Amino acid sequence: MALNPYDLYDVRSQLSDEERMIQDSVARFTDEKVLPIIGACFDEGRFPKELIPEIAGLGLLGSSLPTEYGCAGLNSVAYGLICQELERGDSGIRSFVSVQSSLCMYPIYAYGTEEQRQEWLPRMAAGEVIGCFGLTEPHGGSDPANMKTTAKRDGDDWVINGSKMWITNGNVAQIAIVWAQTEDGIQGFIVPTDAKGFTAQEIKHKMSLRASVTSGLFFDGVRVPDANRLPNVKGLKGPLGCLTQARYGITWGPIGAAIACLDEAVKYSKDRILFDRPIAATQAVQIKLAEMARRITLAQLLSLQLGRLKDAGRLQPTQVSLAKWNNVRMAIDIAREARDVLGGAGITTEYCPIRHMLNLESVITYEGTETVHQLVVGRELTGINAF
Ligand code: TGC
Ligand code: FAD
Repeated sequence: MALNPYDLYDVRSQLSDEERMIQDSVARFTDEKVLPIIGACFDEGRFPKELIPEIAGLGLLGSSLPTEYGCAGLNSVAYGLICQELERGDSGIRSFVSVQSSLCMYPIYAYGTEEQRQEWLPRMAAGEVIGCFGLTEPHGGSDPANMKTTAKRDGDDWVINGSKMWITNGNVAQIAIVWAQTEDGIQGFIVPTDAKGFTAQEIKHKMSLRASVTSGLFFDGVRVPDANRLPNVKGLKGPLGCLTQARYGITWGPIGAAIACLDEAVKYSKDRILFDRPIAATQAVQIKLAEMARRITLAQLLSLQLGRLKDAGRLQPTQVSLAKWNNVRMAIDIAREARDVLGGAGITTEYCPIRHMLNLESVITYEGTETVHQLVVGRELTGINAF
């Protein structure tokens, strides 16, 4: 029997029926709704907001959270497959779902009160309230401990001053999860984006994640009640705990981008006739394609095992760092190689590789740069902190 070229080790056979069904339904959404418009969205620098109701309708927002909050209550492998199929379309669509699910709904669920969960999670699962996550500041995102945004207690309120940079969904969000320095260490706040003193400014001239909104956030004496503070965590482990959730999903997403690029390269190389034969018949091109398939296969096995560890409650942040580093590096290398196989045609957004290649420049930077994740693994091996 012929092997599936995009799943050479039949990883799909390791999935449950439910996981397979979820993968198929998100794959259908990507094929029917994302792929027909995403090249144009990227060219125009437009996030396709019109897809939000269907993304919500498929249960993709906060999909791992319990059903009592209007969420789908899926396991971590299913969440990973969702990220993979969405990013086969575009990293920007996966980013939207990552931020809403792992960076906004997760902290409300994990660190919030029951009232906060009831107030926000069902509407966020339905896509009626969109969130953004403000951790990074303009002076350097890799070192969030050096946070300059402050929240000061004033009676029953908190007053927030400072700024955040590179914030996905900043200009489409109704609430921001904002991390700020307090007398008691770093704490998280739910900040409505219509609060007085809050401004979001969209970042223009991006050559990457063009189908996603990225913003600077500014806080000028923004006042929120104590009821908007996430009371169940203090310190950097609050935001870092959210990042572990999002980074886990990001290990899966780039597998989808890489599969899209391999698919494009295989098809193009079979059609492109040079020197009287398709370039797919040359050894050089076959080695390139085989190399792509090899690296995709390794990444698939890595993420599936990571997901099984997560579902068993045994996942460690260092394991997530290794997989984020490996899988994003795998995808960006494949996107560049696929672009090369397409020759001049590869530089246009008529074909997907250059779009994925440019998007992955953000993916390799956000949620911890490649260097940050390498140093996390190095620290695990040596016991020495090299940051
Ligand atoms: P350290 O000071 O040692 O630790 C502080 C506390 O946090 C705990 N911790 C973690 N908890 C959960 N998950 C993790 N990954 C954790 N890492 C550390 C740690 O146990 C400690 O707890 P406690 O109880 O002892 O207080 O911090 P560190 O030395 O481990 O951190 C250094 C470093 C460089 C790894 C960290 O600062 C870091 O990860 N920097 C990168 C920042 C980053 O990734 N920013 C991302 C911003 S959000 C974003 O990019 C969204 S893009 C979204 C999209 O569009 O998809
Ligand atoms: P810096 O931290 O200034 O790093 C600059 C360089 O220094 C990098 O190459 C880095 O690897 C290197 N470096 C850092 N430390 C060391 C070291 N110890 N040794 C050697 N080299 C080192 N943030 C949010 O909070 N919310 C979001 O929604 C969000 N969305 C984003 C969307 C996009 C499109 C992008 C591009 C970024 C987003 N970010 C978001 C920010 C992202 O997390 C940061 O860009 C990232 O953490 C890196 O921070 P920085 O850009 O300030 O780079």
